[in-house]
Amino acid sequence: MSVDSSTSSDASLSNPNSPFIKTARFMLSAPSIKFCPENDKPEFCLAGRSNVGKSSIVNAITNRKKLAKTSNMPGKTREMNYFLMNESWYLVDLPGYGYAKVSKKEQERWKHALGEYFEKREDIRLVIILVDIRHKPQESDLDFMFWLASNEMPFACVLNKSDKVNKKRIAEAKQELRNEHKAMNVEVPIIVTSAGPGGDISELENLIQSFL
Ligand SMILES: Nc1nc2c(ncn2[C@@H]2O[C@H](COP(=O)(O)OP(=O)(O)OP(=O)(O)O)[C@@H](O)[C@H]2O)c(=O)[nH]1
Ligand SMILES: [Mg+2]
Repeated sequence: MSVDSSTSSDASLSNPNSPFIKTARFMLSAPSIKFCPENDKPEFCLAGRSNVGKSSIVNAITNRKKLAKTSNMPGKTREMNYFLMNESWYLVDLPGYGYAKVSKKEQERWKHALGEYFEKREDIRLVIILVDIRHKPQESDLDFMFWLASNEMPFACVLNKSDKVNKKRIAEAKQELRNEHKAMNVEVPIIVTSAGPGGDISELENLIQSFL
């Protein structure tokens, strides 16, 4: 389980520092679709390559340091981790895709679990794809975006780790993504975050709120 168990049992921890998230609690870790909760609440899922900052976003949005476990070693999150926000919607921290150092067998298991997840979860309100702002979107990102677009799934792109680049690169990275979306014939929100200490995730909070 890739979650801080000391916080996972909190019934609903109040969070006075976040005007958006009043309560947040870890629900469960699902190794495959059959362990996911009932399709009874809207869910927002965090997807993207390993190490891009998906679990860090969970912590930043809930203003908790260790609600989700993060690591500078890619491949940390290996299951679908459900967090219940404001007792009304799920934020789902997914395993990263495109990480070569995990065994072939494990990669195949993730691929299968993620494929089933995106096909069978009925209440996905928005797929939030994180991309490292320092790099061009990789083939695995583009394949995934194309698949979502072809299946008419709502998604948004989040350029994370913005604290590591200058304004010029921010504009450039946004344009790169816009060009890719244009080629796919879709218009997709593109926002910028920093999930590190003292970072800014306000654009993501606003985006989620607009989909709730
Ligand atoms: N500077 C900076 N570091 C970040 C940011 N977001 C995440 N990190 C760091 O990047 C590393 C990976 O973050 P995680 O949140 O574990 O990444 P992940 O996408 O969940 O990775 P997997 O679970 O392996 O798929 C950690 O060392 C984080 O502290 C950010 O916005 N800025
Ligand atoms: Mg993770």
